[in-house]
Amino acid sequence: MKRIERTAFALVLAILIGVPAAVFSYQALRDRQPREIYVVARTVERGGWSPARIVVKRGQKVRLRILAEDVTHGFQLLHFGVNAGAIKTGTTKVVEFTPDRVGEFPFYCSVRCSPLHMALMGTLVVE
Ligand SMILES: [Cu+2]
Repeated sequence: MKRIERTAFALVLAILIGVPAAVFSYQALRDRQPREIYVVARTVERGGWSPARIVVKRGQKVRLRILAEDVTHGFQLLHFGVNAGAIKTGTTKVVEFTPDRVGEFPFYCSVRCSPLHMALMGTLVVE
């Protein structure tokens, strides 16, 4: 092989291996960062969870910052062993978990917050 051919071959090889490796390591790094989501809890009469539907990716760590805006609320996501306990009015609690299953999972308020407390539900969607 001529020198210029060898150089061109080495360059093509570097691009073919280097670009996918860089993309892969970027994605791996990004997936290790927790996905941070702000969630506001209000009684059903005042609008309920916001957002009421949370979409995340399987295997990516999730960090929820849950604000109990109007009265004391709770947050329970039983399928992933998450229970924030009581979140006092105006305060935020942080919970973390890594969803390992794809599907739709309900989350609830665990503190009797209003006459419609039992209806205070949301859905975690794991893709
Ligand atoms: Cu409640």
